[in-house]
Amino acid sequence: MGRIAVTVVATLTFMGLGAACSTGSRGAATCDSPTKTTEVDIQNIAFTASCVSATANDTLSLVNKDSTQHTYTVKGTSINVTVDAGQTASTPLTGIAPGTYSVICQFHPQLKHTLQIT
Ligand SMILES: [Cu+2]
Repeated sequence: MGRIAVTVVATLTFMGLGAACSTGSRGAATCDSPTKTTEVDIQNIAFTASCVSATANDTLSLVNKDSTQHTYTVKGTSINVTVDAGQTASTPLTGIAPGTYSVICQFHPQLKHTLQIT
């Protein structure tokens, strides 16, 4: 019946942690190594990958693996796609200028990622 007292001394140090993201011209985080893909999964209120690289000739597949509705809303563009729970939607990137864009879900502000158009 012994108890082990664990004392955790949390010492936060930020030294040595390089900045993983910087801010691009459109206010979106840029990524050092974006994932080149045309499929974006949404699961557990998170986008995979966190940074996607695609071209304006691509069509993104948006796979919602959650049991709630999400949107794929690319700030600064007309892309605003609703993806129902458990469904897949697609959106062409036609006409999107090369750049770095911030993507959010209108219903879940914490659900966001970065889209790079090359
Ligand atoms: Cu959502």
